[in-house]
Amino acid sequence: MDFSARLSERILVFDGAMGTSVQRAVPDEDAYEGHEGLNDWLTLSRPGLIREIHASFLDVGCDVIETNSFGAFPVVLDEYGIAGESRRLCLEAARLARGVADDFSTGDHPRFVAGSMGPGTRLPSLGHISWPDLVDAYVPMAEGLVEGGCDLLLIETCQDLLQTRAALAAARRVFARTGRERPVGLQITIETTGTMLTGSDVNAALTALLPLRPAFIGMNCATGPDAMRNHVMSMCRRSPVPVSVIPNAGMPRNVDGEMVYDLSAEDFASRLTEYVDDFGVGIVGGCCGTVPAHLAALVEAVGGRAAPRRDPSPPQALSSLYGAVPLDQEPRPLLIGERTNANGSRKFKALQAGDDLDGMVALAIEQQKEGAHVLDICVAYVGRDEAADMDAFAGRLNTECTLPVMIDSTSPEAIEAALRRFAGRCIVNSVNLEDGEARARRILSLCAEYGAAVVALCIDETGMARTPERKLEVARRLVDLAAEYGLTPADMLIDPLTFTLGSGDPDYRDSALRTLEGIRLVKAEIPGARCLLGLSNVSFGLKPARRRILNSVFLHECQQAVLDSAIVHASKILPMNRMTDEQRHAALDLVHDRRRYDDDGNLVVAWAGLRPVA
Ligand code: THG
Repeated sequence: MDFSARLSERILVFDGAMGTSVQRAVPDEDAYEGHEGLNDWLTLSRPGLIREIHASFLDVGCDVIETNSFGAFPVVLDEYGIAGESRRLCLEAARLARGVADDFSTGDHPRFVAGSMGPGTRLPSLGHISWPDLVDAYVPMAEGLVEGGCDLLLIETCQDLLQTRAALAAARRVFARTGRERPVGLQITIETTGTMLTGSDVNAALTALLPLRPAFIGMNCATGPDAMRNHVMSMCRRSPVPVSVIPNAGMPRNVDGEMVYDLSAEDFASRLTEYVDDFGVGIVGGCCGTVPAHLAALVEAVGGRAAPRRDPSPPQALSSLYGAVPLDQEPRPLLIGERTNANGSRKFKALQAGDDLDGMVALAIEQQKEGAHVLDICVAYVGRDEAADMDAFAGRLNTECTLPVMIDSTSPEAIEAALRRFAGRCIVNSVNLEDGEARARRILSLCAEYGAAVVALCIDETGMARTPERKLEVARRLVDLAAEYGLTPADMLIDPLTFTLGSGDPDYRDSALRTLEGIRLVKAEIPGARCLLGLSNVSFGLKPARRRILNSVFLHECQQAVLDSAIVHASKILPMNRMTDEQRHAALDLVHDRRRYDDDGNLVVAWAGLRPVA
């Protein structure tokens, strides 16, 4: 029986601590063979000790043991001058655990091996290591663990969502190369502060990680079970995949330079049992300080039980490194700041031209203060390297701004550069079918790989869709195309397109009306899909004061059509009662393509020169 099948049927009990069990055994000085403190080395030098630790947990009935490989990858091994040993250490750790698990496995009680992948010592969000270097570092680890016979991989004690995603990317690269796919669990570590080390709260983590489709999600280390209570509850409410909880044996206390864990086996087991009963946790186990007695009590309490049932509501959100922002805002729409755009703001463009990253970040933060929920970022600038500019800007924004971002680019290279920098869940703006499917496919596959949402523009080979029916037709094609990459309508914002009413072109006089109808039609016909508009496009060509009026009135009309999201200059939006009736009516006439006549039958041209005389 394979791990995933067993997980869908039963609560599974993972093993207890490897690290503190090794310390407790006090290996002799020679055991480390010069790699002082590197427990992963003991797989080679003291395999008997590691085997005994594995057996001690299987003896008390644990379902899963974790390989002794937590730090066995180049990021950590480099500090010992043995970066090249990663694959061998992981291969041997997996083989050793496999052997012990097979010795204990029976038809009634299969035992599994989880390949342990720790966070290492360099975090990408903090600029310690680049995405490609971190992925490359995890590759030999995943290779060794898979080849050595692990049933699953466990990316655990995660401290940075970017690091988590990089480890998963490496694992998936190895699965693709070897044709040996394994389930992967993701476990974050929530510090006593209530967030991950790099500042992510549980919602931010769930929003970023669930779209990556792990086999299960959970948390381990840092604290005892008590401090995890609220986080466990949030995870169980939201996660469609099983939730794992693997705490320490209580909050660690430092006593004369040594970590002491006080929670008794009974208290440890009863707390976790409560989480199983109350919240529907599906995997339990022990981290630092847990010994076989803790696990024996846990197996006694929940071992072999049927998998719990839950009725989760997964997050429909974007996130930054720090927090999640729901796609459905109350009131609508989700406001996406338009000014961090080289094509949309002269100020931003000048800052970019001067390589003034501080200024660019300041403009981002200014928009946050103006009320934006998300930032549209675009650094496409003729004559500059867009991917390089995106890399630099995104690296700064990731930690310096608490809002999620919309990556506004047509370049797959620039989009990927951004996705490698943002720890949270981004939205990619955009895909379309202007030159067929090839580019759209490439961008959709990036969205799926990095767990991003995506904007779909209603443009196909024949151009921008003008009628509501054509908008729907193109939207449907893009929804179907995205489905091939595992993306659902809930992962998409459909942009029915806004044309300017300010050109005076008679062909476009009804375009705002068509856009409003398009929003209604798309939302009615594609269940779960949301709509987005680049609001300010509607007023291109008009004077600033009128743009402000028209943008605000059009936004108000869009809200009646239940628009979900708009790219806007948030501080320039006026409430309806902050303009004159004359202004409002003039704008409404434009939006609704209405002609008004005075008592003498003359056409009222409120904004002179704008309307062609009919
Ligand atoms: N749909 C999607 N994405 C988009 C658009 C869209 N991205 C770009 C654009 N349209 C939305 N963003 C802007 C940003 C700025 C302006 C208009 C749309 C704008 N800027 C002033 C101008 O050009 O006159 C800037 C003035 C200044 O320099 O500050 O109007 O439709 N998916």
